[in-house]
Amino acid sequence: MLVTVEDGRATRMAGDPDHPFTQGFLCTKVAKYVERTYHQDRLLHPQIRVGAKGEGQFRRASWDEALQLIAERLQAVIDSPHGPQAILPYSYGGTLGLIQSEGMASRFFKRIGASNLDRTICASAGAEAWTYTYGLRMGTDPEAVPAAKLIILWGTNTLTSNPHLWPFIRKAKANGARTICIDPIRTRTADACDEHVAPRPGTDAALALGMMHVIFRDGLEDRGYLETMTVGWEKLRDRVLAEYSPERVAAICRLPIETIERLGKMYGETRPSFIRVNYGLQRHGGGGSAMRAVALLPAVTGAWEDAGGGAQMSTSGTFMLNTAKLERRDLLQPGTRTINMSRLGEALTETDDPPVKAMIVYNSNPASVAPEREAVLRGLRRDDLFTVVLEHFRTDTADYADVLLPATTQLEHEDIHKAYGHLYLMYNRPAIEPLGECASNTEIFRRIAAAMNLDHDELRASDDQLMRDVLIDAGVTTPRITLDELREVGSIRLEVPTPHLPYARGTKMMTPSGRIEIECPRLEKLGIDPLPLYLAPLESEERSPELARRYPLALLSPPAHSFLNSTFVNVASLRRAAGKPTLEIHEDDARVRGVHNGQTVAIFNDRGTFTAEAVVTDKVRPGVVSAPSIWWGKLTADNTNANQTTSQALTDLGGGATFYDNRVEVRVL
Ligand SMILES: Nc1nc2c(c(=O)[nH]1)N[C@H]1C(S)=C(S)[C@@H](COP(=O)(O)OP(=O)(O)OC[C@H]3O[C@@H](n4cnc5c(=O)[nH]c(N)nc54)[C@H](O)[C@@H]3O)O[C@H]1N2
Ligand SMILES: Nc1nc2c(c(=O)[nH]1)N[C@H]1C(S)=C(S)[C@@H](COP(=O)(O)OP(=O)(O)OC[C@H]3O[C@@H](n4cnc5c(=O)[nH]c(N)nc54)[C@H](O)[C@@H]3O)O[C@H]1N2
Ligand SMILES: [Mo]
Repeated sequence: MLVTVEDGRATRMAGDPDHPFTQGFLCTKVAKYVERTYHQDRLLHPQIRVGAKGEGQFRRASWDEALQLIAERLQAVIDSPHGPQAILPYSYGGTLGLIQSEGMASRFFKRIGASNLDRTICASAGAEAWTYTYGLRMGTDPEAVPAAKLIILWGTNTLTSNPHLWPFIRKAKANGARTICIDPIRTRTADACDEHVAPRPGTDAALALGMMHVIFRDGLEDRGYLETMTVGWEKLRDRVLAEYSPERVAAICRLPIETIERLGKMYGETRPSFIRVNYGLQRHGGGGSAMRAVALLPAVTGAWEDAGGGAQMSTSGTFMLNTAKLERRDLLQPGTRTINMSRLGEALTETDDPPVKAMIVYNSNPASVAPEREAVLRGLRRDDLFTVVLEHFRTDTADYADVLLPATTQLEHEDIHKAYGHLYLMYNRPAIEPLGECASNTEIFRRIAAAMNLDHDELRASDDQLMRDVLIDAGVTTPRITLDELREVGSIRLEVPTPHLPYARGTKMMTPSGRIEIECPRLEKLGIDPLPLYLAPLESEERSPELARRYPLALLSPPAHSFLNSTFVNVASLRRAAGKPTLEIHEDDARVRGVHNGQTVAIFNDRGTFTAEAVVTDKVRPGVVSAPSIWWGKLTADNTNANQTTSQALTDLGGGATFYDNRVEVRVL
């Protein structure tokens, strides 16, 4: 990104036209980052709560007063019979910068012996599935995608959530590639593809295994690749031939048999083939298994051999950085408990071994984004919970803080970024001075540590030192580059061939067998089927028939085009673009409920209720409704959002959140 600064003020932000991946444009939201940075509601000073929790009444405080209060309250928890594990860090993706995310924070929490947070809210099911199968999370080099002849966008809304991949897809289209989008919703991405396939949500494993049935049945697999690069492929073949016939898969996915046959044949016969598989399909009870099944398609056809072929979930495993040193993982005390962030409601209202007595939130807005919102808010409301929030704005979560600390934005602090969709390591140069009294996360944790008289070298390390720590001894794919060089060049491609073929024949996999583990003994040890399989959604007719009768609609709540999770919801231009909270519902489902376009409807289940304006549309298939998200409750008419209804249940692999495995009913208000 390029930032124009005039008289110390940022005036313009744009993509860097010379960057091979960004190519001069920004996504809809980040294009408004300057507006967001200078927003009239930016938090510029520390604040201490004066009203009831959730009311949002604060008074201005000095840094000294705020830090003193935090130090006293945390020390009191540490000294109490509950001990330091009653302190919980809560953070996720506010910034993805390496040092401003967990750099100093992790050192601090490990040093005081706080509970560990398992960061599962986004990608852990897919991450674990990929790691068990392929070892490292690597994928197709996006810059090679123009060579692909078949592109499948699977469980991803590329034009909304990953627009920088699109120019490469457009080039492939111009070269004659066929594009297919697999998504229960006809998104803008689906509209831009040659074909849209809309399976019942949570059934992608069956679809992928059905395609493999066709491929093996018709002899379209790449035997040479399977024999040299994988283990367990014969068992996979036997399973898909016996259990995943196109007829059975069609019934599971509610798709025509012909679609399964055609997709299988096309995928088996076309090379190079590229699958962009992303996170939509893993936010279901069987999401890990689904990711494993889809991820194995290019192993069956040998598509990994081709430039522009293969699959990409994430390229993050290509970045060999020294995060262990940055985060000082060696300081973690053995036996420290781990709390799963996707079950925050439970952690704050039920866990008592010890209970959570203090929580420090940074880079996250759990009161909007965490599942089962009612439980989360009940927890945040507890008078005996001491909550500190590091933020840019008074979010839903900030309203529950005891102490609110003003954090810097990416324009105001220094950092290093890796990526999960491309292969460049990037430097984040501060463009402007911190606004008001804002401080970076690293600086805030240094200050809290000092206020607690923690006198350890690693808690005093400067940002410069933290960045050097993460680069020092970085692994093979990360260029042996110094921080000074990175500051100079801004962005540098990893030391991998162009194009990068991460799993081409001859590569040794970072799995115990050194091969792609189609059959994975480590999964068997966990009591999970060692071969890929279809697991029905937790809230489906198959798994919960009674629940499915009472709540006949499957609710998806994927990102709205103008929001980044719950970030940017308070930016006027983007909120105008988003309009108001809506519920997309198929005409058949609307008619039987007497729902008309534009009416306000309540969407509910046993966990809670939210309201939205009905949009009757054929973009969703019958039985599926969609609520573009993630709204701030406080900016809606009745202080609710889609997470009132989502569940704290976890995925089969990785303990991930199951946002899209969620049954509801809808009625006119
Ligand atoms: N504009 C915008 N961009 C974003 C974000 C944002 O909030 N806004 N968030 C960022 C983050 S943190 C992430 S993790 C990524 C997420 O971006 P993606 O990986 O694209 O994931 P989602 O947006 O959750 O879901 C993508 C699509 O999957 C579909 N889907 C839901 N269930 C299923 C299913 O069972 N099968 C299939 N095949 N499809 C299904 C949804 O309808 C949705 O259109 O985007 C990033 N980019
Ligand atoms: N229903 C539903 N729920 C979902 C999802 C969904 O698709 N549907 N998506 C899920 C996914 S994929 C994810 S990743 C999570 C995301 O959940 P979060 O990681 O909580 O993401 P955001 O909602 O963007 O909130 C990030 C907050 O961090 C703040 N922030 C940004 N930069 C900094 C910084 O440098 N310092 C500090 N202190 N704060 C900063 C921002 O102001 C913002 O309020 O939500 C999940 N929740
Ligand atoms: Mo995410």
